[in-house]
Amino acid sequence: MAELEGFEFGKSDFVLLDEVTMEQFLDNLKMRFEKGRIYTYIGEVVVSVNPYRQMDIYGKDAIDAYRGRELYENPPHLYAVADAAYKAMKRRAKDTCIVISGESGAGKTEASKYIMQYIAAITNPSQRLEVESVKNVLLKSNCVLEAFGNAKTNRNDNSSRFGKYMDINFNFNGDPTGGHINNYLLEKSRVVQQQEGERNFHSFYQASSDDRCCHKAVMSALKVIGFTEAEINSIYKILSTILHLVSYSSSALTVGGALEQERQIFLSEGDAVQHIAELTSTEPESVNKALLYRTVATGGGEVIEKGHSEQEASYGRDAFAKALYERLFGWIVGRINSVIEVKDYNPALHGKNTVIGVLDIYGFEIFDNNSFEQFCINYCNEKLQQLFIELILKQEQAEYNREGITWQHIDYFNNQIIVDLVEQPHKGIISILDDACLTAGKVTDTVCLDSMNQKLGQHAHYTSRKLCPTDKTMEFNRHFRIRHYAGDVTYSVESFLDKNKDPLFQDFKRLMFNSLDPVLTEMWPDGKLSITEVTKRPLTAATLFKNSIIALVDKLACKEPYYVRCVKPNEVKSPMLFDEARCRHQVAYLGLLENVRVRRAGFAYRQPYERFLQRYKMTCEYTWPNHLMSSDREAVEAIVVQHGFEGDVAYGLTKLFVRTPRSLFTLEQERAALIPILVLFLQKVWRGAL
Ligand code: AOV
Ligand code: MG
Repeated sequence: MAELEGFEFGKSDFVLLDEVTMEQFLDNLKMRFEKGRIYTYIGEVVVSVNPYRQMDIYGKDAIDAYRGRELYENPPHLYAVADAAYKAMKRRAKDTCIVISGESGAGKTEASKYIMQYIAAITNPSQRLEVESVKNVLLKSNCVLEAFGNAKTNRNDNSSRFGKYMDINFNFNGDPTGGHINNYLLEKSRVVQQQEGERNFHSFYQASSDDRCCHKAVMSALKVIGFTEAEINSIYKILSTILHLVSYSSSALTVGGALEQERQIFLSEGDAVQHIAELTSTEPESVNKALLYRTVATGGGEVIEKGHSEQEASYGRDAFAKALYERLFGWIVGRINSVIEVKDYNPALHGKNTVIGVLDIYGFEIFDNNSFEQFCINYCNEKLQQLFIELILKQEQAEYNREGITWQHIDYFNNQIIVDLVEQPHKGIISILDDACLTAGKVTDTVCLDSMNQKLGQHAHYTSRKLCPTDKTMEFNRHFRIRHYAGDVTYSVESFLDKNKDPLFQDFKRLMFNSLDPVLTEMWPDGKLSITEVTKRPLTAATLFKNSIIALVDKLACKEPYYVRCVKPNEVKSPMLFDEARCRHQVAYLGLLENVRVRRAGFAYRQPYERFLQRYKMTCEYTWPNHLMSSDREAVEAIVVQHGFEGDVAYGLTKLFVRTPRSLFTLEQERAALIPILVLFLQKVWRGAL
């Protein structure tokens, strides 16, 4: 529990609410937000409200105030949680992780940056060079990944369009020795198409003249990380290639008319092809060929070249542009990983290597038009919510068991049913999509929707217009809706199959593999295969994503978790407005009330005997300044008895559990009243007046 700041800022820990009701929760959250207190605890969970303004609560002085302190010693802060995760990792050699969740624009990415900065600031006090360089790369990687993986959306000007999980490795001294970044499903469709009011990835504007200042920062970060001049050159050439491809989507290839004529236009106009060839160190003829033909193996094993229809050509080009960007991004992440990867670590020599993981992933989103990408992003948020439920319940239960205290069950809304709706083998949406993708012949999005309607019609969290003909907010043959834990989302099934299958003609892969630019060759190793060697059907995008998210959840589940739950106060990015309805909705779906209830299930507060004694011994004549009892536990009992709240506590093996916050208030108030008297007393002692 946080140190009591006094009630003028509201309650610093929601477990201290008089009653756990939505009204009280919101009142407290609002009051704190309005008074500039953006962080509040639920036990060890931080609830954060996006302030939408620069706050004077970060930086060196604040870091010093939180370094090595206990949670309750300072006002709630991300730093305190970062410190708790770090301490647990260092003291108990435990792998820990910090999971940051909340909807799009709630402040996850900013929080993850403050946490990283804190960890960087408190480690390596002896300033060893190799540790400093690891820290530097870890910090700089943020700038690069944001430039290439973030974009302006209608919900957030700097929205993460990929999921990021970063492991930081520590040696026995608690200094960072390296790290590893996992990235999840980049929203590559943005490269060729954006919703109205949105932008492409930041990197494209930085390469042009729109964003020179960010461009400088990214360049400098790339250099610090260790990208060579040649590599940086290749990166920007790939960006230009994509721009050429995309801008030609509406001219050369879609001029209309006979295909032969188009090919001629493309060849004679030549500009795009010429530029692309130059930028990718390939031959213009090969570029042209890859854009307009595909190589196919016939049943008899014969290899022929087949001209694209107009539609196929423009489809192929878009897929190529998207794949170029996706591979570029993956390559950048891989390159950063190769620099920060822990090398030559010998546990016998250096002690156990421990890890803190930081997860910052795209938040739950609802747009006017929701497609395959939103489906994946929202599924991922379902999984994380499920993990939160499991871990928070599990942790509490384990703690009570360990301490020998009876546990009282609290009901949660369990979203496992929605997770199953999406991922269950043979029955779930992903499985139905995959079946449709694997079926030979023309299965359209609409046919796939029919199949979903048939198989999922009975599911409480699934509906579509066909199943609910009166619901005019959905269209026939186009929409389905999932009742997510965080709200209803209507998805347009259009291009679901395509995005799931995610095909790319082998010709593009071969073109890139054969480039004279070694960076491109490295990015496209599968271009080595000839058409007759490509036989295996690759896994679909949704299945790949599902597998990676399941692996992520497994990774998180075996670490000691710390949680930051971010709340977005309003839809208009205002630092003043606390939109009660929006906040109420988030508090509800994040399960924050239940979190408080679980935390208070029986006992709102627990503290190791030793620490409890340190803090409150001045309030009891038998324990001040030192006790003569045989154990700290007995001394704590003396304090409890003196204040008359024996009925309000339980004694665990190592900790005291306090049932209602009121007892603690009494102690805190008494302590606060005693401190000035004690200070006076001590001053007199020092001056020799006593
Ligand atoms: P997100 O990561 O949760 O959204 P961000 O961390 O990008 O959200 O926050 C959105 C914007 O809110 C930032 O660009 C800042 O302008 C502002 N903001 C957030 N936290 C703070 C803070 N602590 N202090 C000052 N301003 C803040 V998404 O990636 O869209 O799910 O996908
Ligand atoms: Mg983000």
